[in-house]
Amino acid sequence: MTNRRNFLGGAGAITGALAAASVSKVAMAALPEPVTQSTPNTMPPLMPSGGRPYNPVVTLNGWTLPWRMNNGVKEFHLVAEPVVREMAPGFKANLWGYNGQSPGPTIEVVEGDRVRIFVTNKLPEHTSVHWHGQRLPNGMDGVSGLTQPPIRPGKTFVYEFVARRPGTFMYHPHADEMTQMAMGMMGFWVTHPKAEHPLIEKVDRDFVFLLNAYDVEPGSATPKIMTMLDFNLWSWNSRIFPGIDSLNVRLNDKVRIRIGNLTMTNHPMHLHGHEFLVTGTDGGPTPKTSRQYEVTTDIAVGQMRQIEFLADEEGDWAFHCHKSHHTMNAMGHDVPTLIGLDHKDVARQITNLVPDYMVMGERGMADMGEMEMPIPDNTARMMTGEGPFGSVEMGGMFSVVKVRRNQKPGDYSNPGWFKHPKGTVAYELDGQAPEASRRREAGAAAMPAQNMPAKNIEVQIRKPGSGHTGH
Ligand SMILES: [Cu+2]
Repeated sequence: MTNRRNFLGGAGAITGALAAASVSKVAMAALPEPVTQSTPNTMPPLMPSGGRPYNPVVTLNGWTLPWRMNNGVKEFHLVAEPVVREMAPGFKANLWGYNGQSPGPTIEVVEGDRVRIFVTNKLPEHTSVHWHGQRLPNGMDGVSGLTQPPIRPGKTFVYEFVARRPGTFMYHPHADEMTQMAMGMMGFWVTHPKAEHPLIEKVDRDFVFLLNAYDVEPGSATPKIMTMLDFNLWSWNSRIFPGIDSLNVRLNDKVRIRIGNLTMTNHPMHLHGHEFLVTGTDGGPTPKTSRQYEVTTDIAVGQMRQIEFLADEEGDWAFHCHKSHHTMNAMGHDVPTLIGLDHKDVARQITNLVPDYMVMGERGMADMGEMEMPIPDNTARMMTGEGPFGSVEMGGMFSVVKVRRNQKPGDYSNPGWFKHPKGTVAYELDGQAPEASRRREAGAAAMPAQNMPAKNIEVQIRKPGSGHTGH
């Protein structure tokens, strides 16, 4: 890890405050030095350097924030600041985040830990941090104006609370949220159980990532912050496929994936080749009686979910949001459906006027993935995931769970594409295909159709001033 430093003692104790408070000059001298990360690569798990032991998580295309122990308190230092995030190779976005990246680093603690988080604001406007899902003193909840004054630019605030319950959490600003979350300010938080927990299994791999979304116009690099629903970049941890790393596991590993949704719509997350259990929700581990095997689970806005499965099928298994528009990049929505249209004549006429005019979409949109179109600089290509058999025709919220027999325990590196055993890949038929059965009837109805005579419906209009009140 770049710039990762060890925190070594020497800091004066800061007494536990009852509410998030501004730090005095004297205390500033004792601030933990902020650790920043310059690459968007998936960093290896950060083994705990002290305190109660736990099995650390791996943040997809992200990292875990180191902490220092100060008189029994785990101290972290978050710096809210503008960052340049490489969202996919060749495509960088001007975002806001924490400690050099968007999303910010994952914070990992153990149930019962007393945690002190210094938040320094290097943004051009005020901010705050809300610890989404945590039990904490009200004054530590991070709602600007409601539970604390905003953290002005240049100022540092201190949050301090005990991580009371184990589970999956997030953090994000609760000040000018629309702007700050549209710009990428968010992070993941995991509280590990302090002892064996009847509802929390031990797993071999524990992955985390946030669902987020941006609206960046082709050729530009800064998200539009007023967008409500029509985002064009659907991302995991501010990365879009093929920029999202694969989740690499060993055959028969027990795998946990924790996902938080900080977009403005729901995402049905779908795993191929395996069934999983939803073992945790916003409130922590789920009761065993509530668990059922699924291959898709919907994650609503503001929710956290953790899924678990036994990776007992070798291969490269797609893992993605099942909304098909969310596995596309740089989508424009004002495109008419042209499938089946023959518009050669129109195209010929337009080409006389505009020599570079290109017809898109008359055979579907798959051609877009293969076409080497000139696009503006710094633009996420529409679909470019390239697999061993050609274009995957996927982008956005898509990755691959790679299950391998000889992936070493603790090895998270990419093993490359799966080598399918002979005779186990769908193949092209040699020769004539047998006649396919086709249903030729127009369709049937459970009940005979009836022609309803049009009825005259009298519309009652209440005129203003007719004595009706109460609106
Ligand atoms: Cu989605």
